[in-house]
Amino acid sequence: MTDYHPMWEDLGMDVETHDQLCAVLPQAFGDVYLSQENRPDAMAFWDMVVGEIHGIRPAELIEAQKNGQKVFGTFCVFVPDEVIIAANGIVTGLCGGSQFWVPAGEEVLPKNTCPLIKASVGARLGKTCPFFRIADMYVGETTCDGKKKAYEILAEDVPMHIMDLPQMKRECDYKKWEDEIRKFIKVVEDFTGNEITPEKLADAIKTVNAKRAAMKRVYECRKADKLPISGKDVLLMSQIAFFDDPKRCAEMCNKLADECEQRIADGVSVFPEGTKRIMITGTPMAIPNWKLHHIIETSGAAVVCEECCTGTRYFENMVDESGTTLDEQVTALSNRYMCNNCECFTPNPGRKEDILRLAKEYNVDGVIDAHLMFCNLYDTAGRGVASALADANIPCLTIETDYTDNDAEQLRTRVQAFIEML
Ligand code: BJ8
Repeated sequence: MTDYHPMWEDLGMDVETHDQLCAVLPQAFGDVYLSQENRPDAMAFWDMVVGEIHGIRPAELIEAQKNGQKVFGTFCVFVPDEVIIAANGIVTGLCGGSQFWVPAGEEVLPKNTCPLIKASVGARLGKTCPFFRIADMYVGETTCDGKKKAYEILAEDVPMHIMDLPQMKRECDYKKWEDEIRKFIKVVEDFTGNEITPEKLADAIKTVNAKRAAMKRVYECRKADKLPISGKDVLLMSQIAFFDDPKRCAEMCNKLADECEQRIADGVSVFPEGTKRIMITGTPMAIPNWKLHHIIETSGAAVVCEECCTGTRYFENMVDESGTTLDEQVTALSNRYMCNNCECFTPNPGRKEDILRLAKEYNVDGVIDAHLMFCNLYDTAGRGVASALADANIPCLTIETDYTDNDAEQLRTRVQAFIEML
């Protein structure tokens, strides 16, 4: 295994503290992932990536920077990757999914902030994540209040652009998002020194659509009666998709889909017949947050779908590829991104419709509505989600949790009781 310490030191990281994270991750990954039986062979790629999560991809990004490319760090699926790619830039996700980073975040943020935000800020300020050190520019967005204010702290020492996301879905809001995308195009052009032409944007749209289509193929396989892959493995695929090169991501996801489709044809399943099928809905699960999936899948059920931003909201809906002018392409981008039914919108009936639609498509026995502690948006929306599911006679369990293991046993008891009653 390559020693990445010199690279981390060059990046100005707190290498000693970071070593503590490196020491625990393999054990956690081994317990959660490598303990699974009969995994698809194609998962070897993602195992390898996680094995050197702060090494392989950061090294690639640094190499690209040496060749003049700029790296943009993002925190939300509303930021259109296509614009960055069209300017020969690289996108990397920056959301923190580990409790390891939370204490450093709590030094500057109120404790009653959601763990995703605390971990993201902590990873930056604690200098313990290479991706936060590498990104030349951060791109924020006005989604929840916690993130909006956290961006002010992050902007103190990194160039930051914030996209003003509308909070409603009227026609004027679609137009407003178009304007924001136009402004973003200008910012990215200025920052990279590369003009975004309709040809380059068309290519980028195709690239990101291809990645979405590949991820969708894997998800489609989870609709089968005999599940060819665990929910945990698909979650890992989605989490890494935020960091990887989009073309390689599509290639690897397609390879995984090939294998899963073959498994379905051969009747190979990773779960015994009759295993209860669970859909998770709620807030995103940034790597290495595998907590709830692990509890569910070691309690006798299978996760077959995630209605969240590390799930269907990341790849559903394609950008229309027919536009040939920048204006047409910007409209197509706005139309696609505004389909996302994040709870930052009000009113937001679309998410409940998505949940009911997906519950049917994936033939689920029950839904677990899981949100991160102190996420006011998803917490408040939980009432409406529960009642929409009750009206449709779909059992629902609402969970609020964080990145610690403090509630793991209590959660396991609740999840097991829920599964037993399905
Ligand atoms: S599109 S879900 S990625 S905003 S969990 S930080 S909302 S307090 S992550 Fe999100 Fe974009 Fe929406 Fe998706 Fe705030 Fe809630 Fe924390 Fe959240």
